[in-house]
Amino acid sequence: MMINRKILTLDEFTIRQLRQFPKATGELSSLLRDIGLAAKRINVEVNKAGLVDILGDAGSINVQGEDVKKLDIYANTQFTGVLQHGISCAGIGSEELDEIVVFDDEVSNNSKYVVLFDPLDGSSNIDVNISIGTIFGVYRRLSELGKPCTTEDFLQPGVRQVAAGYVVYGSSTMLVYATRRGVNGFTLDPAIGEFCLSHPDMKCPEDGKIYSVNHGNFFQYEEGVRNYINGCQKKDKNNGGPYTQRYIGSMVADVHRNLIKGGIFMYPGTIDKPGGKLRLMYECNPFAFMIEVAGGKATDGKRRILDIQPTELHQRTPFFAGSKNMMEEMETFYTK
Ligand code: AHM
Repeated sequence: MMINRKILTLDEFTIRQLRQFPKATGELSSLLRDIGLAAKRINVEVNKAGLVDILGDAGSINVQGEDVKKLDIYANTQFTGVLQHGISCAGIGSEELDEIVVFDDEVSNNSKYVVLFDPLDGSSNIDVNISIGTIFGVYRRLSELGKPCTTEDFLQPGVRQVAAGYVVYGSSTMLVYATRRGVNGFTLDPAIGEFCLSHPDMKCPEDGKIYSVNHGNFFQYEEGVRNYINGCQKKDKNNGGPYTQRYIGSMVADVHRNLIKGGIFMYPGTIDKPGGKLRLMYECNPFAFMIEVAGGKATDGKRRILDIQPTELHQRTPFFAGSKNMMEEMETFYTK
């Protein structure tokens, strides 16, 4: 039988990357394997969400004041569980939990990473069969090895991420992750239950034709944003507009599409919520890291997202990210 050795699994790929660093301990590869395992388990439940009593609200409200869906809880438990049982993670911060979870056992206290994640982003779309996702960012801890990790390990600016990624549970399930060396995408082959390298060395096109924003909030946005959106709808000899508007309302799916096809994703602040809706630590930092490594840009409209020093775990920020030239065009509207 012919075996196609051109297809690398997630494990094979991370081990090959590791071999390029003789001093590497393998902890990051092990962490990514743990995340892949949690993603596969969540994928199984997402795929049968319409069939079993796992669909729908769990009846509680999360720390952001939003309804918690049952799958959110399941995904949170899976992620926390694999990271706690693994050998690479000293503690986690989750969008679903008020406080960080310090694992505080001998193995975990000697682990060098902490992970921040949104276990199931876009969960209001679960019951209508629209793509949802998981987002994660990995940081090297600052506290002393051998001791429990601390809040300080989590409140680091996004620029200090060692790796970041997302899983999109869509028409196929994909895990995409970035280190400083590049962004790579893996598609789940359900026949063998492995993530296989399908999108090597992903680059965000410098130009794009897609803008993604919640138009319902248009009159809530500040003037610069409104002017930019109006500009997107006009034919312009410089940008070749009008652009196409695409907004799923599921950040992982919206940014994934724009990363591949080129485009700009925006969740600006509004009159009622000047800080916007999206969470800096769980959603914006991981995507900002991936988009920058892929050649794009990510800001809060004025500042680079990755430079923001977080002051609290659940803080929100306006978010603009995508193709470099579209981002630069958008920025001119802010400075006008
Ligand atoms: P969630 O964590 O409750 O699912 O909210 C996050 C989602 C993002 O995936 C998406 O970009 C955004 O909320 C959509 O919000 P809106 O409906 O206000 O446009």
